[in-house]
Amino acid sequence: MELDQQGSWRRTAYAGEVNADQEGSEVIVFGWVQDVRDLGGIKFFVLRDRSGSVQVTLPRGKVPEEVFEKFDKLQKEFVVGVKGVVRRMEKAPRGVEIIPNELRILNVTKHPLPLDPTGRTPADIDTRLNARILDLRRPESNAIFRIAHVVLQSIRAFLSQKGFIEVQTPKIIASATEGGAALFPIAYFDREAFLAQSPQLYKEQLIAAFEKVFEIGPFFRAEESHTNRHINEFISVDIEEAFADAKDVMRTLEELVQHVVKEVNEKCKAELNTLKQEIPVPELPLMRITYDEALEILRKKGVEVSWGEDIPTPGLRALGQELPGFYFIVDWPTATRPFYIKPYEDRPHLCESFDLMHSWIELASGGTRIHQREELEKRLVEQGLNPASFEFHLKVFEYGMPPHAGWGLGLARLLMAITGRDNIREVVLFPRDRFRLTP
Ligand code: AMO
Repeated sequence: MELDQQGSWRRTAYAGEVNADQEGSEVIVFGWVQDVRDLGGIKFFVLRDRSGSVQVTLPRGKVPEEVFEKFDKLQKEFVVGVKGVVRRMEKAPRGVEIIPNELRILNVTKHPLPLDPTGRTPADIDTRLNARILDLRRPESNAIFRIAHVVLQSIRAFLSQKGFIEVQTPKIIASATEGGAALFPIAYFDREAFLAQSPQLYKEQLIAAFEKVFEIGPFFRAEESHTNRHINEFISVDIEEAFADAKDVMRTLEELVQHVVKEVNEKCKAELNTLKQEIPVPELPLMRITYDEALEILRKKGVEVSWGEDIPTPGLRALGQELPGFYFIVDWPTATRPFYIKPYEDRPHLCESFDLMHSWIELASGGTRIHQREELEKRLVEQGLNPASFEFHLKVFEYGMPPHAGWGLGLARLLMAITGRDNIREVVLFPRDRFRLTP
């Protein structure tokens, strides 16, 4: 089919914003054909753009013949431009329609399409992810990523206002930070290197120069487990702060979460509505339970976790039944945590660490760090790691390393909580998991 050019046409109105008060005015709208209806005497189509949709109606005798001819070629998701006049029309959605004087077909689609972007024909998550761009035209999927945008903006604003500066750490690294098993090796010229699992070592080093830093960036973990809350590439929001301990950065974290939820409630009413989701602003301080208390709650519910183990998924689920909102689990056994977390001086089997939870899902973890080289070396050896591979990092601890603390927050996990989705793939544009490398 011969296509039209956009040429000098520029949008003068968004489809979702065209309203009956504009009756009689001429507008240019661009977008996608959502629906085409030919009821004999009357033909119309629904044009959708990023703002919503509007009906374009072709009453016979009132629109030029070329427009009629072009209408007959329209199929779903064609890209079109319309120049026309706004008319009040009770029977049309939102009480308004556009009567076109000119219709430009800017691109066509290949049918059958793998997915119905109106969402009227439900599709499973794999079909949706395979045709992600069509899926992102669905109101629900679209709403999630508009919320994600507001979440990111409000995180940046909050942390900047608190005096943190945004940094970027390398994603190609020489040694593990969170344990060796989940590393992705890559060929780095004639050497082996790895994709970063977290900015941990670099963010700690950077506070010895900047004191307060944050990073929002992609990190990579070769976790084999195929679950609804793990992906192999995820965005982590990390902070690190000098002259602070776990308690200080927990306050920053809960205030951040409260701020983000407030902003989303204020700025994303329509999106939350589309998702049929309500997310109450959490009251501070959030509840803090110790690891021991968590095990006690579980024991009462008939779930046994032996002391010193990470809480397994069924345990987390049981905990989530008791604690449906945001809360912290603090004081974890030292053995369950990475080498850089500081054990308590008076009870070294426990460490100054925490997880931020939402129901049964872990959103963030963090803690006070070890800031003395010898102690850090000792912990590396205890965890079966080789201090020699960390020399570049350990050296920095000889340059004047202040006491410090920080956390890492999984952006997608936070989005799951805010948007009420139970599969992480819903809130990641192009998720990477064990089986998915495209699109
Ligand atoms: P941790 O390993 O707990 O801590 O990771 C921090 C947070 O990152 C998110 N996350 C993931 N999200 C999706 N898929 C994954 N595979 C995945 N792995 C982690 C989670 C998790 O809570 N360096 C420490 C943080 C710190 O102490 O500052 C760390 O990486 O939401």
